[in-house]
Amino acid sequence: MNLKIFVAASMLAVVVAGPALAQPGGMTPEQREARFTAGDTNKDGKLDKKEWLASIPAGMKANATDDQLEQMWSSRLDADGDGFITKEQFLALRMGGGQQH
Ligand SMILES: [Ca+2]
Repeated sequence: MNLKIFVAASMLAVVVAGPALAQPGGMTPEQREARFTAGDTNKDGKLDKKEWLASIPAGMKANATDDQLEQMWSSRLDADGDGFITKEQFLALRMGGGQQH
């Protein structure tokens, strides 16, 4: 993982974890679920890349290239490559602590 991608990953961890990142231990499951539900605009119970990208604040997107966003999506979010993440996968993401390896 190169430095740029690491930086983008760190920023996007903030996007995924949201305002609750400041809390030790990250978001509660309820907060994560609310975030997922807000992002799932077509209410099919899955978050696809388009929905995920749409949920990223513009200011945050301005700091990452499309390529970095693509890397984030495929390496961290849609890790199994099926084109979307389920709520279960989203809730299982470990991005709350800000101390990634
Ligand atoms: Ca959806």
